[in-house]
Amino acid sequence: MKIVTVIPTYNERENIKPLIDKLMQVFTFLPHDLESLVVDDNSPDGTGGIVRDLAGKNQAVHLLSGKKQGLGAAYIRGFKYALKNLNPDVLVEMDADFSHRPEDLPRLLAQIEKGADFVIGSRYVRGGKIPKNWNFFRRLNSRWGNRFARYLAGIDDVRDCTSGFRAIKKQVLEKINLNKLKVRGYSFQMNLLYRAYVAGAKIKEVPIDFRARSWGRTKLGPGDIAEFVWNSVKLRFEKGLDGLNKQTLRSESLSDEERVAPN
Ligand SMILES: Nc1nc2c(ncn2[C@@H]2O[C@H](COP(=O)(O)OP(=O)(O)OP(=O)(O)O)[C@@H](O)[C@H]2O)c(=O)[nH]1
Ligand SMILES: [Mg+2]
Repeated sequence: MKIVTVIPTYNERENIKPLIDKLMQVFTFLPHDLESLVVDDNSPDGTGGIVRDLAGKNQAVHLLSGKKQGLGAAYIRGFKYALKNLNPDVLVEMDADFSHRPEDLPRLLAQIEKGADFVIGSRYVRGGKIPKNWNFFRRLNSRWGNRFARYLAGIDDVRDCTSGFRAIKKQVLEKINLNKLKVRGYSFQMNLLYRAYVAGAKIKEVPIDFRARSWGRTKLGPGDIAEFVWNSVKLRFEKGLDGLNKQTLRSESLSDEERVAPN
């Protein structure tokens, strides 16, 4: 399979080259082709320049630059570009800050090979981990944010709706109207998952060891939380309008045993 990792960056100068190198190293042991597309929003710290240099030396590295419009807009731009120009079988979402370990990616891809369409690297299934040094507020925000979103959107059976580590078959993204997902922060992840669910994608979660970023600063703030809450409410409404109900959604989802892949 041809795998394209779509990596959004904003001020990830110290992380991006080591990440791309590590991905290439991991893929030397896999029967897949890897290309990496970095979607950089003209980072003031020069991340784009570093990627441009890498892309000049390595045809499997690509840079897509643009103005800063948030994480969701960056992913939409990246997905559209990759689908049009890079001929992927599978697109991978991952952060640039090593929170998502390249070493975990083969287990996500293994589930695609077993027939899943949309695989989530999940912090909240058995075996999944969040950083030990996350403070109380961050834990609360992440865990209860997920519960809240699951409840409102009716995606009861997916434990980690906001994870940004995913492997997605290109057919799923081709079915979704990406322009409809225009949201800024991590509610993009929720929206994309919801659309994939409604489009009938076979969704699977595998446990990951989510690490705290070791270099750089977080870009997501209180505005993203507000957007997330508002967005979850909107999804609930929309589902009503679509005539979907929880039963329909549940029937496509997985049992607990199916959801958790062996380590
Ligand atoms: N292109 C682009 N990338 C972004 C933007 N905001 C965040 N990112 C990238 O998206 C990924 C996730 O953002 P983070 O800042 O790590 O968010 P987080 O993981 O919730 O916060 P941390 O605890 O700091 O890791 C990183 O690779 C960021 O560089 C943006 O507006 N545009
Ligand atoms: Mg991060």
